[in-house]
Amino acid sequence: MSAAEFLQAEDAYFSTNPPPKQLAAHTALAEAFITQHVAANRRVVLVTSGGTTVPLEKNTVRFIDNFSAGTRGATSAEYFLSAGYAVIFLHRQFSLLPYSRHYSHSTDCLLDLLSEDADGRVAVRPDDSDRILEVLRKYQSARRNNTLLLLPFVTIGDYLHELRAVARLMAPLGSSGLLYLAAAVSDFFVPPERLSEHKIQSTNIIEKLYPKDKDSKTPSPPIEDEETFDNFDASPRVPRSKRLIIDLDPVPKFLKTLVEGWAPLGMIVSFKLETDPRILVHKARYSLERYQHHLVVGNLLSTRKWEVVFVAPGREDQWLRVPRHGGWGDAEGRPLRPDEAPEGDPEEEIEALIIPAVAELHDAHIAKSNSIEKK
Ligand code: 9Z3
Repeated sequence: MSAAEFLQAEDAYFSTNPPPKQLAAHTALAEAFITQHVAANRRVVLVTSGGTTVPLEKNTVRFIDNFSAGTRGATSAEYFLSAGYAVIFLHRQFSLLPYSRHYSHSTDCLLDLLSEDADGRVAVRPDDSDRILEVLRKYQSARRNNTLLLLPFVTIGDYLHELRAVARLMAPLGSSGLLYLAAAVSDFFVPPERLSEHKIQSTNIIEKLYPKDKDSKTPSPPIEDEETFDNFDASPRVPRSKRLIIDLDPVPKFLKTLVEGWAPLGMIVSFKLETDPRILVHKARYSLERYQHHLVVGNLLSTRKWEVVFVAPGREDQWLRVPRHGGWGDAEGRPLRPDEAPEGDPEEEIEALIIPAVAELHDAHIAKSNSIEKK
């Protein structure tokens, strides 16, 4: 695809897929946030996190979703904050958030950590106090210094509009801007021209009872012909015309546009998710060559908390791994097979290894672009 064709595809997508209602408000918040931290000489990272939905109706009752709870993004954001970055956290609404992730959802429910004293006052149970205090201090520091900006999205369309807006705001930061794209982005969607306005019906009985005028209050004599279908008819032999067939278009790959147009000097890190270990590194390398960005972090669905691979231009692939029982043995240098995935969660978070390694590459990226500028 030529540069002109990319621009055309971008225009076509963004002019036909409506922006989220909060886009202008989010853009203003992000702009003020970036200005504040640039003035304080602080690096800014955009972290994307969680899954994007694909609505099947404009008035959305049903949508396609994916598995991501936003663990990678929320955990990474905490380590970026600890490393001194200001973080714009573009996340799926209600997915895990930095700090509160430790006590939300079903693991470590906050209520289980509280108790009532003799005077009816609520207190943290003494055994849990130290670990809560550690998280609380970091959370309060981020609040006090305004180093964490939370921007929620829901659909794939919202996500792409928000990503473009924030990436463009980061362009003036040059090489000190970092984009860390951990959100699980849908590859397929229903384009607006094929999106049903209202809830998709499992019966056309209304049209059959009120064939002339849907607003009429008096039903016509029902027409029960071959075209009538309702949801009592669910045998495997139902004709195709009575099934719901979802026809999805590919989501345009905007990583190229991001790299070339939206934030051309920033460092861009994307994630590649696969389930088949045999293709992970090839797909990561292919993505890097295709989009010409700076780092692809490859991970497998089943082992993503235990190991990731860094694929970057001009470097050997580098596996990062957190310790597991029995060590890594022969597995050194090759990804775990899905059936070798350890049970439960690792004791050490792999983001504790990922973020310092990304920050080091970011240092090198800045140094390289400074030396090019001087020449
Ligand atoms: C990832 O690969 C993330 O690491 C996970 C994190 C989604 C696996 P969890 O939320 O999972 O911690 O449970 N994200 C990126 C996957 C993706 O959609 N990549 C796209 C692509 O490769 C866009 S850059 O085309």
